[in-house]
Order: sequence, then C-alpha cells, then structure tokens
Amino acid sequence: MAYNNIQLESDGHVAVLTINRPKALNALNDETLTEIDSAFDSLLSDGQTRVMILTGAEKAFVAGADIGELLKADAEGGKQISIKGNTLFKKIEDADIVSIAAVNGFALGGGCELAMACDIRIASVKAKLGQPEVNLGVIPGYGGTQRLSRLVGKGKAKELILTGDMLTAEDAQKIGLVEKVVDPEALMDEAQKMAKKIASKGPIAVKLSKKAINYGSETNLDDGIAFEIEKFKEIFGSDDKNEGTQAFLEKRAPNFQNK
Ligand code: CO8
Repeated sequence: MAYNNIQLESDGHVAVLTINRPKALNALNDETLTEIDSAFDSLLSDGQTRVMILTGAEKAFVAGADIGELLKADAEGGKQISIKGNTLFKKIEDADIVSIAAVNGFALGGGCELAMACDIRIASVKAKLGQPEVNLGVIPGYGGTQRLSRLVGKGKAKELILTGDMLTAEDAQKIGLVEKVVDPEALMDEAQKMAKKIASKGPIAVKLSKKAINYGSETNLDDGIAFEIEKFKEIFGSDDKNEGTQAFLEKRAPNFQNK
C-alpha cells in the first residue's frame, strides 16, 4: 500500500515504520495517524512481524500533534482527535507485536506520547523529549498525562507537563523515560540489534511476558501474580516451551514454531 506520510519496511520478523513528514517535523496530522493505524494493522495481520521499530525521518521523531489541525478543532473536534490518537496508541501498547521507539530527534507532545506507548525507547544523543502542550494552552491528549507519571513518577511528570520543559536524551534516561542513549549513527543499528534479539526468543513467551508486565503495572500485586500464573499455565501448554527446554538440555539452539 502507498502512504504519503510514512514508510513501512519489513525484513523477516522485524518491521521499521518511519514517520516521514519532515516539512512539519513529522507532526501527527489526521492523515498520518490514519496511515500509522493502517500500517500497524497490516503488521498485525501479516503473520510474521514480531517487533516493530518506530522512528522519524530527518531531524525529528515526531514534533507533536499537528498544531494547524488543533487550531481548527472545537471542543467536540478536540475530543475526536484525542480519541483517535489514544485508540491507536493503546492498540500499539496492547499488541502482541513488541514496539521499539528509535527516538532520533524531537519527540514532543504527541511524539513523546507515541514513544511512551511503545514498549522500549532508545534515543539518539540528539533527541529532545517533552510535553510542551501548556505552551500552546492545551494539555497532553494522547495519553501523556497518564503514561508519563507511570514511567517517571507523579512529581517528575507534573514538573515536565506543567513547565513544558524539554529534556535531553541523557536527562530522559536518568528519569527512566528512555532506556538507552546512543550516538545518532548507531541508533538504527542498536534498535535493529535489540529487535532481532527479541524476535529470536520464544515468540509466545515474549508476547505473554509483555501482557503480564502491562497487566501487572495497572493492578495490585495479588491480581498481577494471579495473571502471571494463568499466563505461565498457557505457556506450559505450548510446543515452544518443550522445544526451548529440550534445546537447552541438548545444548543446541531452539527452533521455536510460535505454537
Ligand atoms: N505541528 C505542525 N507543524 C509543526 C509542528 C507541529 N507540532 N512542529 C513543527 N512544525 C513545523 C513548523 O511550523 C515549521 O514549518 P514551516 O517551515 O512551514 O514554518 C517546520 O515544522 C519546522 O519547524 P521549526 O522551524 O519550528 O523548527 P525548529 O528547529 O526551529 O524548532 C521545534 C523545532 C522546537 C520542535 C519547534 O518546531 C516546535 O516547538 N514545535 C512544536 C512542538 C510542540 O509544541 N508540540 C506539541 C504539539 S501539541 C500536541 O502534541 C498535543 C498532543 C495531543 C493532541 C490531542 C488533542 C486533542
């Protein structure tokens, strides 16, 4: 399928989705959100993608929602914009596909929110992250008021959202907003290396681990442990669990079949 604002490339179990609207620093206008959604659906149904790397073309990851579109929206329009972005970001967060944000440059507002909806964030030293919505007289509307405090704590989230300050990649790493910081030239290699490593592991184990971590971070410990026990039972009914354990004992590489 041809897209105007994104590029999608797949190589085996790893796909790279590049947001490519550099004239607006990859800002998420309605068309771009629709294209990301449709590309992500195609990955969910292709039967082979296990990891998606999300990145941005040229100097930005994503500089936020498209401010021109925000200006035109009234209260109901604002609600629809927020629902559309939140629905897509939640789909990415909940998906069986693991997502890695390769944050190459500005990840502001909706861009920071998109990175936070991904499972893992790797940033270039050139990246700048923040929630500058208050500068525009608006609030984060793609999950930022919810996910930022879950990642970095309530006080830091309030400091960042209420001041609108931008963080360097190093400072973002210090507070747990990104997991790794690398040189710009190394960013995609690092993301690919991690993606391929994850894609080589037991695929059911990877997706159930992700589900259990997501579930557990939104509930109490007893519920989370009960969920883990159920997922543990599920994985013990899989062929891949027998293959992985057998391969270890036979001192060979496992040949996982995703079943
Ligand atoms: N939307 C639209 N266009 C943008 C955006 C954006 N978010 N960001 C940059 N652009 C455009 C600029 O207007 C400029 O266009 P032109 O060349 O036609 O003048 C072009 O991209 C290049 O930008 P700059 O010249 O400003 O580049 P600089 O390197 O000087 O500055 C910055 C880079 C610091 C990133 C600067 O562009 C900036 O501050 N951008 C806005 C960042 C921002 O405020 N983002 C948050 C947006 S609000 C948001 O994301 C809310 C999410 C939830 C929405 C749900 C609501 C209901």
